[in-house]
Amino acid sequence: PTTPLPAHKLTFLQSCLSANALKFGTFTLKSGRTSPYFFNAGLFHEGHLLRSISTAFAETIHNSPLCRATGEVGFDILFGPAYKGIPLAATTLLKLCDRSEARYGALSYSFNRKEAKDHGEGGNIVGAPLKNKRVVIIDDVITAGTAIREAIEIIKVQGGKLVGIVVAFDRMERVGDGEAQRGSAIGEVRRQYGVPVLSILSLDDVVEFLRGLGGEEDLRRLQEYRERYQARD
Ligand code: OMP
Repeated sequence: PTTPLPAHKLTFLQSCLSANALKFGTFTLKSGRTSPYFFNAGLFHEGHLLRSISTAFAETIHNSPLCRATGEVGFDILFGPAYKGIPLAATTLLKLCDRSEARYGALSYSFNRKEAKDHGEGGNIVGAPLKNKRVVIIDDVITAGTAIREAIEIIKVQGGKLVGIVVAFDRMERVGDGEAQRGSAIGEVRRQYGVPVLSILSLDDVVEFLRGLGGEEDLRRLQEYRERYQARD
């Protein structure tokens, strides 16, 4: 039996397809895995697409344990790792603020420079300093978790406290191919740091959606891939 996707997931998935940000075919990943699909958040560059992805992020954060029903917000800074995280952090914070200035108006965003700057204002962080602040990482995709771990390290070095992670797409893959590496990238981070890891969409959502459409060939390849790299969590 198929469960229909919630409205905000469905709207975002339709934007992904219209932007060609979610593609089916044969792709080589950073981890070396050969994948039947690829999610490219860099393609959300038109105004309406940027609105779509930032709205979906804001919705995901607003409805998460990071924002309690009492109005209390559990973080100070949205940190978008360079480069793809930068527009995501800025536009999502703006969306949150549009939603409730009282709640979100005093939060900040920041991002890292890829190259250290040794003149002018100096430093590796642009935007709010992370020291002693509660930080949420916002990024495009988690596959094996390498990119997210790099961002976590930056926060640690800067003296910030990691309180959550939100990504556009969770590929739900195991960390490595060995028997000891059956856990998912997200599950490992969750266990290791004890923070919520949220996503707008996951591989399961896409499989569910294709099932509803009756997209036979893509669905079969996605299911095979999921079977192979599925994490135990
Ligand atoms: P990990 O560092 O293995 O978690 O992979 C995440 C990164 O891989 C992302 O930040 C992207 O640079 C890239 N990627 C995508 O953008 N989309 C995908 O669907 C898959 C990958 C990937 O190479 O795994």
